[in-house]
Amino acid sequence: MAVERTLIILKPDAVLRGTMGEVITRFERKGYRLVGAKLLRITPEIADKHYAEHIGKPFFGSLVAFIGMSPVLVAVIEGEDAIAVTRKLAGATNPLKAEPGTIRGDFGFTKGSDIYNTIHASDSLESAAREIALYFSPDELCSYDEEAHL
Ligand code: D4T
Repeated sequence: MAVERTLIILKPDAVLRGTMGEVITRFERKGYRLVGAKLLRITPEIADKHYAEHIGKPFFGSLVAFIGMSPVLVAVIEGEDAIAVTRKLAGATNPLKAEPGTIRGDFGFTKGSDIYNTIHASDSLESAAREIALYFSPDELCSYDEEAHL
């Protein structure tokens, strides 16, 4: 398995309810490294780029309002097979369908048709590369010395 980098976003529900640390801990326990992290607010302009594939869908307006309602934590996770494993740890998009034990199964919730699903995770090598470049310049990502890994 290759060492990969993937982008996660801890969404406003994680920030506002104070569950960011618990979510990050799950990645650390799994042996993944955080190689970049920052707080920022996803403006409608950034949301249009990040969620370009969803522009025009019925839920797009509420998605943009939700993702911009507070700052979010964007982070880059590094490790073996990180893209697929991060998606697995995140669980199904709909928190009511996500398995207990997954991040969305344990922390996510819905209000009517609005989805508060705690985390975004890149879904492919291509989207990981595109999304990491959307939020980070190369000098904001840290490489760890291999020998320093425990
Ligand atoms: P993200 O992109 O946030 O990691 O979610 P997923 O990759 O799991 O799911 P997605 O791209 O299909 O959806 C993006 C985002 O839109 C919200 N959403 C989605 C919604 O509010 N209603 C819906 O019907 C769908 C499909 C939730 C996640």
